Amino acid sequence: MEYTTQNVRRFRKYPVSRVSRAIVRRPAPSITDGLRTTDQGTPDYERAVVQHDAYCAALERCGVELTRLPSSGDYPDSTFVEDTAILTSGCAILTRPGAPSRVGEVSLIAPKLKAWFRAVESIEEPGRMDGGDICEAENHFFIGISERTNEAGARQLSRVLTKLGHDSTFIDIRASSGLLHLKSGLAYLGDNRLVVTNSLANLKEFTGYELVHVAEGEEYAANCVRINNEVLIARGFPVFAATLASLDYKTTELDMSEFQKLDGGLSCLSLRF
Ligand code: CIR
Repeated sequence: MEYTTQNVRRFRKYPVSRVSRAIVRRPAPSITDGLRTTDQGTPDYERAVVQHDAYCAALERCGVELTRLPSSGDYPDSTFVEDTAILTSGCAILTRPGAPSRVGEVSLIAPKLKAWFRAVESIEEPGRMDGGDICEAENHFFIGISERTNEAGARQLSRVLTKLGHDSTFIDIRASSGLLHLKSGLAYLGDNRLVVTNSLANLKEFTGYELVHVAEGEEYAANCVRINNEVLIARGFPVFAATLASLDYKTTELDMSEFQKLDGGLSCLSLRF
């Protein structure tokens, strides 16, 4: 289908939830020891701080009020705060990250979430879950089963979501090579649109959504974040940037090179609500 301004506007019948606040954590010098699935070089700490500052500034430009947490040297991956919780209207669900070195990040952030959310639930043993495996699309949640999130964790989350009036489906990504988390290859843009990499494009779970495909070689770009009237995208993926422009989205491109070395994307750097 050809996207004209007219039919794009027609698709905009599903308003995206407003993001008012976000929690971020400054990278620590120990980010150089962060987990990685492939060797793309060691992240440069100073450059990571500059990129993180630009990310925070972009969120603020989009009207988001930030809670900035100090760096935590004990946890090299702790700047990827998204993995520690799932946030829904009125409830925070604390995760149990799938990587042993990251489990302690949850108790570090829990007091902040308890201050913001009246209801706080937790994923319990034997459940494991990284927030990067959870993709919220309005009232529906796609829950990835991955090397980090197991079925026990997925079932626990699904039960909590049901109580809160949301529904969910599970997507097993263990056979999709190159995806650490579900959101490494999937994003919800609002407007009933999902951004997908080719490895996820044919799933029946996405029936009824309009799919925005990410070109081969640009898979990292799939992890984009819709914030109010803008979409934050990673810099260096021209085909994807052009696709979003053709769909009439206002985008901000951010340099993510240092986080990409650790399999981290734009969504991982904040908890948004
Ligand atoms: C990790 O392996 O846990 C970190 N190096 C990257 C986490 C990325 N988080 C995310 O996609 N939500």
